[in-house]
Amino acid sequence: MEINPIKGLQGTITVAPDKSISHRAIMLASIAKGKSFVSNFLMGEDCLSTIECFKKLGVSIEIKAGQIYIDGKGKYALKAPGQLLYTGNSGTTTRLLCGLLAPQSFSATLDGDASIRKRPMKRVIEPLMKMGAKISGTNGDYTPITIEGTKLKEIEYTMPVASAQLKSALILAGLYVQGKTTIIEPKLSRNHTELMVNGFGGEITVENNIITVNPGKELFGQEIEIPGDISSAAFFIVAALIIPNSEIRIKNVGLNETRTGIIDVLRAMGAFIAIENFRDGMEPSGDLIVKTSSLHGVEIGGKVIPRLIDELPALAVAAAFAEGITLIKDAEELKVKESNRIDAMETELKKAEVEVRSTSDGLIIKGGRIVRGAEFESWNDHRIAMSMTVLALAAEGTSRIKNPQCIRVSYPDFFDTLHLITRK
Ligand code: SPQ
Repeated sequence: MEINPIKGLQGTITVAPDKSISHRAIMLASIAKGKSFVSNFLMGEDCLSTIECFKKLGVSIEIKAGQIYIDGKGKYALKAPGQLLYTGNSGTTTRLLCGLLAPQSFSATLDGDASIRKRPMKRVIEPLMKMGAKISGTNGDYTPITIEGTKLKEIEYTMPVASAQLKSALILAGLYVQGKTTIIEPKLSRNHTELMVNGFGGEITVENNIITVNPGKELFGQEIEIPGDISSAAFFIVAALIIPNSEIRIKNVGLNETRTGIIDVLRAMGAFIAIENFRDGMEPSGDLIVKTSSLHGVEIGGKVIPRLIDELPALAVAAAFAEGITLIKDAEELKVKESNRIDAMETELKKAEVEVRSTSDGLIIKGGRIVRGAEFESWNDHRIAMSMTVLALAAEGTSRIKNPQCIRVSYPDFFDTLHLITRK
């Protein structure tokens, strides 16, 4: 795909529905009793993989006019799939399913695409085995893995990494044990599972970084409306900040505090980002107004990292256009995403002649010089493809993005939305 620099972004958009919340809505509705209805569900490939897996597990799920209807039959109604559960490119589907399948009364095998086969599963398998899970694989830490459902017992577990997927897998498993499961997070990660379990009638209590799952309660079907994904909005936020003459409104973006690190960091870099029409609720949301701004480098590390982990590639692009040095640290988790996002961003930013150096846990970017268009690889990673597209829109000269189709996993309409507000 060829991309030329543009004169500005102007107008009002909505962005793709939240991917994390979409996955969880299917999973919890599938084990709840009664009908659930999900509106503004993300029809990206990752979430469609989740739907396919649950259909194979015997759940009745219908997609009508972009809305999802799920007829849940309760916690113990999932059925043996009788075939492989294919999770595509989705880490969330793979890891959360490990937790949910471990306490069932049947066996199932999980596998995904080439990228999933490189993503570590031991972080989930180890604590689940402490709970008594029977999990085996032919590939060590990686998929394919087979989970032989069995009765589990509660544990108290201190997580070695801040990972919402690990936390959520343990929460889902914890819904099936007799006693209370306690999970201690090193840093606060996204809390959509905790909020949604409680929204379905479950009982999870959270005190600082300690999450306690009380398994006694039945879950009941719900109506869920999913807000826009701040991780998808991030590309438009950064684009509007670095492309001159831009002013955009992004409507109905999810503003759960465990996800808004990007707003905090960009504001610290000098960004104009205002919030209007804030709606409080289980998952708060609001409109974001973003205007072109002069940015300066900052240090990004510590407890903000899990609150913006998926936005770091987009933030690295912002850093390339910001005066001075941006240091991204404590972000080694970037190495085990759909690609090694530290290597990917270092390599691609260098092609644009940005001064950048990778470290063991992040990147050092010296910004504010001329950024040049080039031929960029997407690394088969949606977030790298969208980040380099944003860079290309603000760079000097023509760029090419190879394999932009990978964007479909989280944002099938990305380029349509971009065209809506592009001023050439
Ligand atoms: O689902 P997947 O492939 O892991 O997606 C990513 C992404 O960029 O879309 C990560 F590559 O998001 C994860 C995120 O990084 C989604 C997620 C969730 O929904 O629970 C949590 C984060 O991962 P982790 O490993 O920190 O738990």
